[in-house]
Order: sequence, then structure tokens, then C-alpha cells
Amino acid sequence: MSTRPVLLMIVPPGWGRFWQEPLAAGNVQAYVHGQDLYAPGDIEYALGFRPKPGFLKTLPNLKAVFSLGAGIDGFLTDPDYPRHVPLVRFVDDTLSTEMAQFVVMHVLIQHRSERMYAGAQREAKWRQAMLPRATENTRIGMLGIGEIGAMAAERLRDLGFPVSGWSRTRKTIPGIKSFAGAGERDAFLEQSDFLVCLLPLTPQTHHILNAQLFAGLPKGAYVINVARGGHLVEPDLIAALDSGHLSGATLDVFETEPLPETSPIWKHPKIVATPHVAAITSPAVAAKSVVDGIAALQRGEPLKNVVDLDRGY
Ligand code: NDP
Ligand code: OXD
Repeated sequence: MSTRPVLLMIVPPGWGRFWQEPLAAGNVQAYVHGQDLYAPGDIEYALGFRPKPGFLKTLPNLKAVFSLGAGIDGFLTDPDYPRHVPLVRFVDDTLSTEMAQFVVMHVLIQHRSERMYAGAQREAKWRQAMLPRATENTRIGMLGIGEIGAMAAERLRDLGFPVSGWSRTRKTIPGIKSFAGAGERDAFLEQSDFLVCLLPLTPQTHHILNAQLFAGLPKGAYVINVARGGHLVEPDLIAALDSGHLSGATLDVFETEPLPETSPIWKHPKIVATPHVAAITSPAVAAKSVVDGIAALQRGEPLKNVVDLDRGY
């Protein structure tokens, strides 16, 4: 009989093959749900992103659940999540770096009028323009300044932008202004020419990107949502863009994914839409963190990056 730890991967069809090899290399017996035969009682660990609600509670001997992503809302929206089982989220420098790159890229595309120049090239027009706003006057607000938000903030600060962050608790990051709690939210918004959402999706942050929040931003502000589609009220964003209050938006995440072909977002002239690719979890890196987490548990050591289930992130 195998003494290897037994893990179940709950992943979309076809993804299992990316994970089985690095997990086997870490001496973990990995089954793929929907593909391999396994006995539910043998499963000690689970790995996934958005498991079907109610499924995890059918595994009676779970010791820990590992999220493939940094965001764990796909687990906590399951009313039957077995709350005695620790949920570990994916925190990794490579993931944060990719996220920060994506945010910096979309700030710069807008700040440097890249789409206007691409259009001019298509028309073979030599169209020179000043920067819409000097860099030192282009204020960036990070809505959520945790693992990823802090890295993106530092990269933008290093490019010369004034950067601030809003979080539940006060932060001390060199050169970055910290706003904390509901009482400082309006002051944070009114000085954000770019607003970058990097909050976790929780009952407190659901639909936070709504008409009232947009009204609190300076006229011409640009919104980047790379967190979760559930943060955004899509019709409110479209109304704020169409009225001219907001100048544009980059959206990587959507309330319904894949974004339906009929969504007005695809063709909106002021929206850049990407298919949830701001960062892609690397199977090799994430498998290693799962293997390390299981080994820590087996040595009786505490797991890292365990989610506070009551706080919701
Ligand atoms: P963290 O948990 O490290 O940071 C979350 C931040 O949000 C913290 O600063 C936290 O404040 C703040 N926050 C949470 N709730 C509130 C609230 N009610 N009011 C004010 N501030 C709040 O998360 P990460 O940086 O690792 O990830 C952020 C999100 O990015 C993920 O949850 C996920 O949804 C998304 N993501 C998207 C990806 C993509 O490809 N598009 C890839 C990876 C992640 P405090 O520090 O005070 O606790
Ligand atoms: C994540 C994601 O949470 O990919 O890591 O969205």
C-alpha cells in the first residue's frame, strides 16, 4: 500500500496533465477528478480553483485544500465548504510579478496614448500629441494593496507616478501613501486618476466598483479591474464611460467567465478586455508550493498562506 500523500485535483478538463508530473516528482499520489478512479475516503488533500459547490464536503478525510489561484472566492462561495479544513491560497513572487507587469502595461498604454498611436499608424497618419497629463501629476490608486497590489504600486512608484493604496489596515510602504478603512475611502478615490482594483472578492467588496464609487473619482479617471468580475457592476461602468466621466477601463475578469459573445464589453470603444490572463499560475511553481505545504504538515509545522475563513481572504 502506498504511503504517499494522496491528493485530488479538481481542475477543468485537460488541465490535470500539467500538474500530475510535478506532483509525482514531489512524491504526491495525484488523481484527477472526472478522469481517474479513486476512493473519496483516501483523499487527504485537494487542489483546485472553483470546485463545484458541495463537492469538497464529500471527501471525509481532507487535511488541507490548496487553491490554484491567489483568489479563493471560488471556494468560499460554497456554503458547504468544510470549515475545519485549512484553505491555502497561492502566493508567489512570479504571480505577483506578472500581475504587476499587466497593471503597469495597461497604465502605460493609457498614459502614453498607445491606442491613439496604433490607430494613427493604421491610417498612416503622423499624429504627434503631448502626454495627456504629466507623469508626476498622474495619481494611481490601488484599491487593495496586499501581496500583488504592493508590488504593482512599487513598480508604478519607480516609474515616477504618485501612488497610494487603500486597504483595511494601514500600510507603511516607502513612497506610497496609505489610506485605510471605510472612513478614508472617499479621500482615496478623489485623488485617483487611475484606479486599480486588487481586492479579494468578499461580501464587503462585492460590487464595490459601482456608480457611486465612479462618481467619487476625478473626471477622466481610468479603471483597471484585475481582481474579480464580482467587484464590478458592468452597466454602471458602461454608463460612466458613455457619460464621459471615466475615460476608459481595462478589464481582465468578469462576472460571467468566459465573457459571453453578446456582452457589450467586447466592442465598447473605451474598454480593453482580456480573458483572465493578467497572471497565469505556473503548474511547476504551484505544484512545488503544494508539495512543500504537505511536507510541512507532515512534519507537524504550520501551513503558510492559510486563508482566514471568517475574514474571507
Ligand atoms: P491580498 O489578500 O494579499 O491583498 C488584499 C488587499 O485587499 C489587502 O490590502 C487588504 O487589506 C485589502 N482588503 C480586503 N478587504 C478589504 C476591505 N473590505 N476594505 C479595504 N481593503 C480590503 O491579495 P492578493 O494581492 O494576493 O490578491 C488580490 C486579488 O487579485 C485576489 O483575491 C484575486 O481575486 C486577484 N487575482 C487576479 C488574478 C488575475 O489573473 N486576474 C491573478 C491573481 C490574483 P489588508 O492588507 O488591510 O488586509
Ligand atoms: C488567481 C487568478 O486568483 O488567477 O490567481 O485569478
